[in-house]
Amino acid sequence: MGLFRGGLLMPALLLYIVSFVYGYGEIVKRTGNTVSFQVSLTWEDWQPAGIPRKMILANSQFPAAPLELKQGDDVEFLVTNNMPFSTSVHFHGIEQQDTPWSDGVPGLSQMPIAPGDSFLYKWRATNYGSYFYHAHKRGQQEDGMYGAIHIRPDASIEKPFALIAGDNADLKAMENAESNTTPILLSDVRQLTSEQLWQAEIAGGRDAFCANALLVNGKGTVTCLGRQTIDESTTIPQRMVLGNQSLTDTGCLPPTNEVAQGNYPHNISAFPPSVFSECTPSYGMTERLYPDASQPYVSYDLVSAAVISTISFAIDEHPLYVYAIDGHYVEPTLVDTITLTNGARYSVLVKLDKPAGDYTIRVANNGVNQILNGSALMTYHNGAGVQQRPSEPSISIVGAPTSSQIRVLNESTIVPFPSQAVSEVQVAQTHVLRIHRHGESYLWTLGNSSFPLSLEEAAPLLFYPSTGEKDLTIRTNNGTWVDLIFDVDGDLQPPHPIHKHSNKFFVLGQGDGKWNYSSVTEAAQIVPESFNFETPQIRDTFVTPPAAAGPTWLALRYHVVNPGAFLLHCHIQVHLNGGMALALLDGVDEWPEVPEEYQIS
Ligand SMILES: *[C@@H]1O[C@H](CO)[C@@H](O)[C@H](O)[C@H]1NC(C)=O
Ligand SMILES: *[C@@H]1O[C@H](CO)[C@@H](O)[C@H](O)[C@H]1NC(C)=O
Ligand SMILES: *[C@@H]1O[C@H](CO)[C@@H](O)[C@H](O)[C@H]1NC(C)=O
Ligand SMILES: *[C@@H]1O[C@H](CO)[C@@H](O)[C@H](O)[C@H]1NC(C)=O
Ligand SMILES: *[C@@H]1O[C@H](CO)[C@@H](O)[C@H](O)[C@H]1NC(C)=O
Ligand SMILES: *[C@@H]1O[C@H](CO)[C@@H](O)[C@H](O)[C@H]1NC(C)=O
Ligand SMILES: *[C@@H]1O[C@H](CO)[C@@H](O)[C@H](O)[C@H]1NC(C)=O
Ligand SMILES: [Cu+2]
Repeated sequence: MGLFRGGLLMPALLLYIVSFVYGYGEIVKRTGNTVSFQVSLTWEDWQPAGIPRKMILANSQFPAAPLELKQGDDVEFLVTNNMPFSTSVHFHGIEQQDTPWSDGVPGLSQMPIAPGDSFLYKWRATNYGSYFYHAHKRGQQEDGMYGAIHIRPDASIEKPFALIAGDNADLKAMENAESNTTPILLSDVRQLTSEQLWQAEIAGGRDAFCANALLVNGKGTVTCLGRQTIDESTTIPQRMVLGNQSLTDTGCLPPTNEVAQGNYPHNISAFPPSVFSECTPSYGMTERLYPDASQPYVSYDLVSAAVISTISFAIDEHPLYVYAIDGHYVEPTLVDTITLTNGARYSVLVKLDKPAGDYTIRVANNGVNQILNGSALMTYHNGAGVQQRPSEPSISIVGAPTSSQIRVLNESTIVPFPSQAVSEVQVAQTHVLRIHRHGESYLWTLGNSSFPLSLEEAAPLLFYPSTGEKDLTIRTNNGTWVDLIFDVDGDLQPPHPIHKHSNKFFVLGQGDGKWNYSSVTEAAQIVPESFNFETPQIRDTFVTPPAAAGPTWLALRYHVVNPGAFLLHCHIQVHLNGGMALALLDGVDEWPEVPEEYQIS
């Protein structure tokens, strides 16, 4: 109690009371297992990271409120579009088992929601874990329409916490922390709106791969690092791409760099300030997390809602026990830092065993595209004295470990809990999907062709499956197994976070070099060390290996169990706008009948 009277914690407590806390929010209405939410979307002036611009607000909030559910709940999510343009909402990672009309993809599962109209999404929370929801029309995720989702596991689901050494009291504490888990929504924001950015890409002929600030639960600041810091921090991979050039004053690879942009027509003067250069500092709020100091652990759901940045995350002096990824438990791994690709989620336990005080939470873009950093604070008091010194960083402003002692999460070592072997299945189809630029620096293929944005306005494939163009669709039969190979060509390409709608997939393998095999079976005979069929990761978002020194490939496998039209795409928003997408017409032999209330005229 002494501390409460002393000046130290007072400012913190006041802040806690006056600032909006991004916690799992209020249920609008619960009737038995049915949970109803009502969300009004508006287009308003806002200042993310202190940047004045228009954003999409959900019930006047940014980020959109988190949804707290329990496994088995029936969700009713009513969206009213009070914006001057059409929209839709997708529930990222939610499998939409038997409800393909609620997947929120215009041109696939619904018509866009016109200004003034409403749409009622109805789906069952079949799986547990960490997810999020976001706008899925054009680049609207860039305009801030996103919020966290947490689904509490059913009592029948076995938890992996016993694999973290500890006694019964410890186990109880971990389970308790999990049931009170807090979302940490990591994202990025630009000065331009999504439409301004897209028009700039078209006029300038370049892939706009930089942002202006990183946000933690919607809060952040634009730091202009300055020439000296930027030059001193430029990484070796960045130098290799830059040649004799330098990063811009926003830390971005210059738009004239043809290694990163390819050799395509361009007009750099068509880019407004901030897209590639001309840093303008601004000051926004800093997110502060106040874990309950009376508990031994706190649990955080790290969610990447970033549209371009690959975000490394660390809390000074606090290791992270990773216990779930993309809404599926894993054998817990103790690390100091995690890198989140766009759309990925990592659930972590943090031991609250350090002296009372403020610990900096650091976020940093880890990609070659840009140097961009941000921060937040975790503050607690556990009765063990007050920490006065600045806390020790685990990662630098480029997301690199600060010493050899720092443990970086290694994706290849992750084992799902429980895991599932997929070595014995009979694979019905193998698709090799080529990822490369398509005639312009900002246009892309996933397969033979580029998926045009105009198809968002077309008759949805769920209603008219026969209209799907051959090169933009894959047709599968229900109950079959499908292998998807992503064949990344040799030009410099970032890791592409591939996201599959509907059910999760298994990550079979990846490698350097050209995919020149007829099937996964053949490849596994030639390069067995590149595959894992016994304990493959179970994900809904996973990156292709970066292509820096030649082509690379990624092999995924999934089971067709949910007939419907589902998108497969890169979760970098400008790449999705640029056509890196494909429609999966899953279970065409068992195509669902769309309920009366979802019929379109
Ligand atoms: C930088 O390199 C390019 C291509 O290698 C060359 O054309 C240009 O003259 C160089 N510029 C300077 C300032 O060295
Ligand atoms: C390049 O962009 C500038 C600014 O928008 C414009 O004035 C100019 O006409 C463009 N040049 C070409 C060749 O299109
Ligand atoms: C980014 O890093 C610099 C250098 O450490 C720091 O001064 C600045 O506050 C950081 N920016 C943010 C938004 O945290
Ligand atoms: C990650 O783990 C794999 C498998 O154990 C290992 O081969 C690889 O060297 C590790 N990578 C790093 C960067 O430590
Ligand atoms: C791409 O074209 C090849 C050759 O015509 C075809 O076999 C394959 O199915 C096509 N892939 C897609 C995804 O359309
Ligand atoms: C689709 O296949 C899955 C797995 O075999 C099965 O459980 C499901 O009932 C099938 N759905 C339909 C509509 O036939
Ligand atoms: C695949 O390509 C590599 C290198 O280009 C070559 O060495 C190898 O023999 C090829 N494998 C097959 C099965 O064609
Ligand atoms: Cu991409």
